[in-house]
Amino acid sequence: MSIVFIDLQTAADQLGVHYQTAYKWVRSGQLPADLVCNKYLVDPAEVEAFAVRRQQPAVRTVRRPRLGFGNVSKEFTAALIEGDANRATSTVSGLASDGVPLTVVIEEVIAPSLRDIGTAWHNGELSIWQEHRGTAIVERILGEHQPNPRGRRRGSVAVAALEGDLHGLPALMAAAALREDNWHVHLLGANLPAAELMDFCQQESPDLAVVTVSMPDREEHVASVVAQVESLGTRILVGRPGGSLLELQQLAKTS
Ligand code: B12
Repeated sequence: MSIVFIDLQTAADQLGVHYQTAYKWVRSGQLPADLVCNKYLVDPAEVEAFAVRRQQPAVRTVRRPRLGFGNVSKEFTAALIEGDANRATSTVSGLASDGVPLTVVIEEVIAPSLRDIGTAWHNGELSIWQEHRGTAIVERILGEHQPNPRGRRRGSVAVAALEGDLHGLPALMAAAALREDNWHVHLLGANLPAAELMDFCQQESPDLAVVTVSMPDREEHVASVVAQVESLGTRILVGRPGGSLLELQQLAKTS
């Protein structure tokens, strides 16, 4: 059976990129193509294989900081407690410029730090305003470091914490991890009424919904929301305290 080659514009359309991007891939040898009468022709099987390769996560070796993530997290905690936004910001920017993915920075530095701050507040070692000020710094840092990776999005996802739960940070962290893994994220924030999540799912038909839960007394409500969202045919995942963002990325990809 003979192969019906397609032109480069068609290949670019199939890959969801501009012609120039596909052209660059051909020139760099990443996408095999033949130049026939001044026109690039591509085997559709090569386009398909290329699309699959692009979906696979690049193997990245994470350079661990010289001091180790544990010590960096302690440093970060101290900066948050002292309200030193510049020091906290430059810790994260430094890791980012060393090539550490934001998801890893959150898992290894920011989340442990917030857990320590929560424990210290619980034990009466920190005041509420110190915790609030540290939280505000983290919100600002995550806002400034939102990932915007190249390439086609895996799908769309709604992320929220449900009504009665004011902990918006885990949702913000989930949003960052999913964005970094090439999802189109609709962050719906904290304290979101269940009816609004349902409304969103009906109107926007996301491929996935993620809700984060920080308070154990919300579990019953969350279970009922999960059932309602699933009844619409929308897949839903629940993030709980101590849950891993790398696991979220894996679960989100598993259909
Ligand atoms: C900041 C904070 C607040 C802020 C939140 C602000 C904001 N914008 O988020 C404010 C001041 C509003 C707040 C309020 C309260 N808080 Co509070 N808070 C915290 C604190 C210090 C950090 C929260 C946070 O961001 N955690 C994020 C990370 C670090 O935690 P995580 O829960 O493990 O989340 C991970 C997973 O969810 C994962 N993930 C996300 N999505 C998904 C999805 C999947 C599928 C997977 C696998 C994983 C995943 O990502 C996250 C990072 O890895 C925690 C301490 C702590 N241990 O978390 C207390 C904490 C959660 N709060 C607590 C309490 C008690 C309260 C209040 C009741 C206090 C009060 N008396 O008013 C209120 C409750 C308000 C309400 N109705 O919700 C307790 C809860 C104890 C409990 N188990 O019941 C904690 C644990 C503090 C403590 N040690 O006692 N809080």
